[in-house]
This record gives sequence, C-alpha cells and structure tokens, in this order.
Amino acid sequence: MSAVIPAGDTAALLTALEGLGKQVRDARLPLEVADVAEARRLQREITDQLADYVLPRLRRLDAPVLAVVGGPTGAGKSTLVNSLVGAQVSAAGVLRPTTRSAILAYHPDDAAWFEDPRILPTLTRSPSSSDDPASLQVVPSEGIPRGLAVLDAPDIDSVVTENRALATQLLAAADMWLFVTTAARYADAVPWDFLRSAVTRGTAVAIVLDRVAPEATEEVRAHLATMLTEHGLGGAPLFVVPETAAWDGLLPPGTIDAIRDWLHSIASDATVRTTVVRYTLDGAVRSLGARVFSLAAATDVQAETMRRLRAEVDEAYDAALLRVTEASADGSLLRGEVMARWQEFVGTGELMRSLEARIGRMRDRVSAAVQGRPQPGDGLVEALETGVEALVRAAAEEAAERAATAWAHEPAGVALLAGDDLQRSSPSLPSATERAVRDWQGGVLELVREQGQGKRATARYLAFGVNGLGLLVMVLVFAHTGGLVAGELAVAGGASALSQKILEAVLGDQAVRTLAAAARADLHRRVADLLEGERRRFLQRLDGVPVREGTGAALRVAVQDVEDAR
Ligand SMILES: Nc1nc2c(ncn2[C@@H]2O[C@H](COP(=O)(O)OP(=O)(O)OP(=O)(O)O)[C@@H](O)[C@H]2O)c(=O)[nH]1
Ligand SMILES: [Mg+2]
Repeated sequence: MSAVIPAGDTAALLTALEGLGKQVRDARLPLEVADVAEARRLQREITDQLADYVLPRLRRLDAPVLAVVGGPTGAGKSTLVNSLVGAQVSAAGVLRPTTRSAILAYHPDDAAWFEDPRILPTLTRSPSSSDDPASLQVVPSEGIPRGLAVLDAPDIDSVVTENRALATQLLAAADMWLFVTTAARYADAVPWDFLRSAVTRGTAVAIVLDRVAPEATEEVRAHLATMLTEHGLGGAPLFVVPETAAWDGLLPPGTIDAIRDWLHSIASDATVRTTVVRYTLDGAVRSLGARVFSLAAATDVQAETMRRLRAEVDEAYDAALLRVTEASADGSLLRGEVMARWQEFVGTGELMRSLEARIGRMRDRVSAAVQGRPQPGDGLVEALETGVEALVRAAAEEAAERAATAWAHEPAGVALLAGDDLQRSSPSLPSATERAVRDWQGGVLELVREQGQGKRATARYLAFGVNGLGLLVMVLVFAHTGGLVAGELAVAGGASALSQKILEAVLGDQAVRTLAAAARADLHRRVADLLEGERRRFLQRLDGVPVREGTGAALRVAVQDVEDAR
C-alpha cells in the first residue's frame, strides 16, 4: 500500500476537491443523448463519494477506521459482526433478507467519534435495532478494538430496493470492505460487480469466504483466489470460515481468530490505520480523475448537440430567407395574377413604339386611376401582397419542416419538439406577413415622396402621383435581377424595364437607383424579421436547456487542480 495523500497539510487538497465537487454538481446533462443515463449516474456517484466519504474523511484523517461488512444476503454478515462483538447485537435470521438497517459496533472509548453526526451524516443514531433504513443502531462493545469500527450492512443483492441502496451508500463510505461471501455464492455476478467497483475506486478490501464445508476448503479457496487475481484483487487478504455444524448463533471463537487478529493489527497501530485510510482515500481521489474525464466528455457531447441543433435551425431559416430574397427579386413574383393586374394597370395594347408615347398613355391610365375609384392599381397592390405572403409562408413552412425533421432524427431533438406543432409555421404568420407587406408598401410611398422632393410640381410626377410611382417601384424591386428568361419572365422583364424607364423619366436615374435599393433593403429586413420570429420558436426551446459551453474544460481544470494539490 503506497500512500500518496500527503501526511502534512491537506488544506490545498481539500480546497481542490471541494472545487471539483462543485464543478461536478454544477454540470448539467439535460439532453437525451446516447449514454446520458450512464453519465448522470456517474455524476451522482462522484458527488456522493465526495460528500459521503472523501471530504469528511480528509477533514478527519485521525478518525477510527470504518470497516463495512458487505455481501449477498444470507452470507453470514450479521453472524460475523455478532461473533466479533461476542453477542447477538444484530439479528441473524433464516428469513431473507434479515438486516434492514445498519449496525455500527465500536469500542466504547471511540464513542465520541461515532456520535459525531459528521460520520454517516444521513443516518439517525439509535441504541436499539430497527428496520428503518435511515436508522443507525450503535453498539459500543469491548469486543471491538479501539481505532476501528465494524458496520453490518444490509445485503447488496436484495429483493428490497432500500436494502441495496443503503448497502451501496455504506460501502461507499467505508475505509475498508470486509466482503463476505459463501462457498455456494462466491461466483455470483452481483458481488463481483461490487468488487470491480472497489477496484475502480481504489478501496481496501478483505474477503471472508464463509460457510465452507471443511472438505471443500482448499478447492474453493484456490478457485476464489484465482478469481480475485483476475479481478485485480490478488493482494486482498482472504479469510476462510468453515461451516459450523453445532449452531448456537455465534461462530466458535477459533474460526474467526484470524479475522479478529488482523483487525486488531490494523486498529492497534496508528501507522497501519493511517495507511489503510490513506490507501482508500488516495484510491478514491485517484479514481476521480478518470471518472470526471468521462463526465467531462459527456458534457462536451451535450454542448456539441446544442450546437448541432442550433445549426440545423439556422441552416433551415437562412435557406428560407435566401429563397424569399431570391424569389422576390428574380421576377418570379411577376406572373399570373400579378401580371394580369399589371396589364390592367398599364393597358393591354401593343407596347408603345416610343417611351414618350408609352409614358403618355400610362399617365392617362394612372391619372384616371388615382382620380376615380376603384383604382386599377389596387388590384396590383393586392396581387403583389398575396404573392409576397405566399412566398414567405411557403418558405417558413419549408424551414419549419426542415428544422423539425432534423431535430426528429435524434432523441434530444425529439424531446425538444414536444408541445406545440413546431413543424408547421406559426398560425400568426399570415397576418404578420400581411402587416409587414403593407408596412413595406407604406414605406415605399414614403421613399417616393422623399426622392420626389423638388419634382413634385412637375407634370409627370403629378400625373402618376405618389401611389402610381410607388407601384412602379414595387414592380422594379420584384424584377431586380437581370437575365430574365423566356415566357412569363420575359413579360416580367418588360414590366420591370418599363417601370424603370418611367421612373427614370420622372425622378432621374440616381433617384431611381437609390429608391430601388432602399425599397429592396426594407423588404429584405421585414422578411428577415418575419423569419426570425419563426426561427425563434425553435431557438427558444434551446434557450430553455441549461447546457453551458466550457463545462467540460472546467471539469478538466478542476481535476488538474486536484492532481497538483496531491
Ligand atoms: N449452521 C450454520 N448456520 C450459519 C452459519 N453462519 C451463518 N449461519 C446462518 O445463516 C443465516 C444467515 O446468516 P446472517 O448472518 O443473518 O446473514 P447476513 O449476511 O447477515 O444476511 P442478510 O442480513 O439477509 O444480508 C442465519 O440463519 C445464520 O444463523 C454457520 O456457520 N453454520
Ligand atoms: Mg445481516
């Protein structure tokens, strides 16, 4: 046994371990990713081990050694404790499982240590036996040497859940395990799971092989010793207790002398005691590193998953915005209903041979439109509005479906999707879009007024009016990109070219360029706002998830701090 915990000042190590404990407690694993259950279990286990054993033990290195007697039901744990004490303090029975709450036997001179609630803080001391798992029966006994206490625990493989939980908690608080098994049970799986965890956590273990028929002793001992070596417990002391035929409830003194002597040899020598305590304590501290690294990796996966879920939403909505931006500028809106209204607006005849003539004819129609009601331009305004709305809704619908489908591919995403129907765009989107398009149109008229400063008195300006010019600007915005192709788009191109010519004639080239750019930017901003609202529905779900970037790094630093302090 090599003690690495420094004999002197433990303050730095305590501080580092308290820091590690805080980081481990604060780590959050809310997302349902692969292996998260194991990581959550690990987090609980590390937290409990620090709080129940490592920290209290380090604060009181001179407290007596706590040997916890553990093992499967009926192995003879209570019988062994009774035999060490020399009286039936713990009920040993035929009904399985027998022991339901912990029994702690210690020398009367050590009473002060064990009355102190800092040792086994969750258990209530009681002088009498009980079935309550929260109760600790305390048994001062001259049969137990000074400097060492023996604790009888419930069974580890119990049909009773509370028994298993209490046994696990008590073994985690031990300086040393006295692990009892029988000739009949020693190859069972559950005890080996426990023994493996003792190896992982670096706990000092001694094995008691109980109730062995004398003729089978050598064979069973040899087999068990091989198994112990295979499990990394080759160095653990192994005691064999033969099955006693004439039975009065206590083991004959001779059969447990070796165990008693060994316990005395630990208890009576302060150096040996300290060695045992430091061995287990150091093992626990050393084993924390690897386990905290696994936990850190699990928190990294949480952060990565958050980033991926966010990126999937961003990709879907960035694509939607791009799609609306492109479609609203490439002339594809200027088709069908919109073009029909445009024809109605500019007249259905042959295109004018000269621009002047065309403008003249337009002017007549538009002035007629703005003087009387209903205005032909209204139809075009509405058609454009409907077109933009349909475009935004289709894009939002597609983005919602795309983001939701991506999330549905992993359990963490599925859990986040629960609740409202995220795979559809929000019910309020149509009215919000309608409002946005109308506001944009109002903004375009405002821009025309600004750019028309100083030209408001001209005949052309007056003829088209703000509304007429505004409409032309909208048409121009919707057929912005060059290279329009055949068919409807060529017509759209024509509409756009015509609008541009008219606007230039009325307002001047520079003003038209400024106007078109501002109107386009305004439309883009409003569409982006609408889609941002849709995107937020997903991102809000993520905002509610308490995963922090950097948790893994903080855990690794905390482990390094502990290493440095050791
Ligand atoms: N004949 C005989 N019976 C024994 C011997 N050792 C233990 N027993 C009996 O085996 C049964 C189980 O022993 P316990 O000491 O209660 O076992 P335990 O490990 O404490 O069991 P749980 O409390 O249920 O976990 C009891 O009825 C004991 O009297 C032995 O050497 N010979
Ligand atoms: Mg028992």
